[in-house]
Amino acid sequence: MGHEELFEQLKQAIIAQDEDAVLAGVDAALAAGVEPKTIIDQGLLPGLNVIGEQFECEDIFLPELMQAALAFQAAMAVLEPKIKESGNAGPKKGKIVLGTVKGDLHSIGKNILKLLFETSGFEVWDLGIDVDLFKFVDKAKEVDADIIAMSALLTTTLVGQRDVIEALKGQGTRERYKVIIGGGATTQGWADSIGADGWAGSAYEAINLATRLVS
Ligand code: B12
Repeated sequence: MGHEELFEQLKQAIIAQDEDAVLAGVDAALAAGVEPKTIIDQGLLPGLNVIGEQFECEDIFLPELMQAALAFQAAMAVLEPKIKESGNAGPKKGKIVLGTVKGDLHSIGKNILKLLFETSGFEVWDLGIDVDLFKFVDKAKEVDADIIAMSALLTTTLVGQRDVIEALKGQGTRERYKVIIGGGATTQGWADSIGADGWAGSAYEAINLATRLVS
């Protein structure tokens, strides 16, 4: 089977919320020599995007959305160790405090970022999801972070990113850190409007952005 066909099968397996088919597709793609990062980008994420559209149009509902997310995470459990193996063991590039903002429980994008930040040589403190603004500020201070990275997927939780920047200003420590933001609900325009140091629309751009900011 060609790679394109394998990617299409994976995409359809995510759309069908079929964890067994997703795992079989991942195995087949690995056996065919496809890079784990390419499997995520070309197979799994396109499927998740369709799921998002179907949810928005009310073709599917929360249980199906959750099932698709679980199938995606099962695939990540297989791919993560393989991506880590190929990671950068050299000197650390910088320290990143990462999390999804208050009220927001989306973790998939954040977890991909964590994995790729680590494999490209950053030290990461992952605060998880639903992270209170002071947790970002306190952890950044505690570990003397270079970068604070915040994810937001909901239009209602975006403000959490602005709140962290305002809290840093309030404490007089805004200049100590580079603040970068991302996640489905964000745009470059939003990043500019809240005075963030950078925005990226994909994990790969995020790695380039972070590398640029610390060099
Ligand atoms: C999976 C999913 C879920 C899963 C999440 C599981 C999990 N553990 O993460 C579950 C089922 C729990 C869920 C719940 C909900 N969801 Co939801 N979900 C999605 C879905 C389908 C995919 C999100 C995702 O993981 N995408 C893949 C990742 C890789 O993309 P990403 O997060 O954007 O991250 C990439 C980039 O943005 C970037 N990036 C991300 N973060 C950062 C940070 C920095 C610093 C940088 C530089 C870059 C960066 O790099 C990442 C990797 O490439 C989206 C639709 C979509 N297409 O986004 C809806 C979506 C985000 N959900 C939505 C909604 C409405 C909800 C619920 C409110 C539903 C409900 N009625 O309960 C709840 C909210 C719960 C909460 N309080 O958070 C809406 C949001 C609408 C809006 N604009 O506000 C969306 C857009 C669906 C839709 N079209 O309606 N959801």
